[in-house]
Amino acid sequence: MMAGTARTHVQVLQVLKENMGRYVSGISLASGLQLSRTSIWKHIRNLKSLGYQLESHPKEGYKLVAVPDLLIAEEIVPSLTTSWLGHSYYHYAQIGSTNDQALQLAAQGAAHGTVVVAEEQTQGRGRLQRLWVSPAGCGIYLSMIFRTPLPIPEAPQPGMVVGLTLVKVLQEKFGLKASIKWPNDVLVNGKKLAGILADMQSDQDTTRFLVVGIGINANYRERDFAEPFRYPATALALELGAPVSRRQVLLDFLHRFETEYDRYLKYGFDVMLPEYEQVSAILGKQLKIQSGKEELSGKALGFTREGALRLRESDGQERVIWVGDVLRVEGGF
Ligand code: BT5
Repeated sequence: MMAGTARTHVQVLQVLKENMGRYVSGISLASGLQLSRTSIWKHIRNLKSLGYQLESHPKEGYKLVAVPDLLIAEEIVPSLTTSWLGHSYYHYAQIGSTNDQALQLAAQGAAHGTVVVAEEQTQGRGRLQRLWVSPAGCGIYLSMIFRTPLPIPEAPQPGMVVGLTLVKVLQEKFGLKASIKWPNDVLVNGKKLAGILADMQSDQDTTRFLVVGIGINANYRERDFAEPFRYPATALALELGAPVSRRQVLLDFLHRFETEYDRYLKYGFDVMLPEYEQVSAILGKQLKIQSGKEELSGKALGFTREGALRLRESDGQERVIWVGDVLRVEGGF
């Protein structure tokens, strides 16, 4: 949330950024923003503690030298051109899980389009209480709150729109060939770059609110994936050979997501299903699936508009699978 002090914080930062690499005197900052010199000094101290590299000179004033790649409100909110997404913005240096926090905020009445972001998660969650490895500053750990009432069977759709959005951002902004492994893993070169987790609260047969979380592996190094994962993992920095600006990735994602979500609301998921199928990593392939305790094999025929997988089993029967994990794909992803 952009409270009063956060707003003046942004204003101080704005002036320093406009004069990046040049000294701005404390007096001109104070008089320009109608703040006391003590208050300017406090803002400077605060910015330094956040990681902004600032030089102070007793006569010359303050000089901004470097901006950290943080997802703090000061760096994100002023650059948002969205109409409903991210204007209610919560940032945490460290948190258990952004999905858990967003669920709590939603229960307390947080608005549609609220965004929750953390630099680090200590209890990042995957599906089925699996762990999402979330070291500080490496990924984008993001959860969004939606208050669109949906019939329960359609609740997976926003999560699919999230996956589709990331694929488009990866293709268009980075030239990466990305795909989706049902239900919602975003893959690049056959390796998992992002995972999506949806949680909801419902009233009888309609959703009251939905929290969709996404973990995007941005600047992970190989050693951050030391754990034995279910699938090989990758990150933007590893695919591109250089670190990326997490701030820019988050902004690109949020802008594109709002457009896609508005399109979803206007035309329904039916217009997006062919797009989802087009970027599917499994469509038409022979698969092995784990669904609950059952292991199934068959060919992926397509997906239902609710996001379930249509599988043709070896006996020729078509089966619709609502929840599951792809264990293997013939010929790889
Ligand atoms: C997912 O679950 O892929 C959903 C991940 C959602 C994470 C986001 S981060 C922001 C928000 N807040 C949260 O607490 N969660 C969401 P699933 O399909 O169950 O995959 C989990 C499995 O992926 C784990 O069991 C590991 O094998 C593997 N894994 C864990 N961390 C990973 C990482 N950073 N990159 C790639 N694979 C990972």
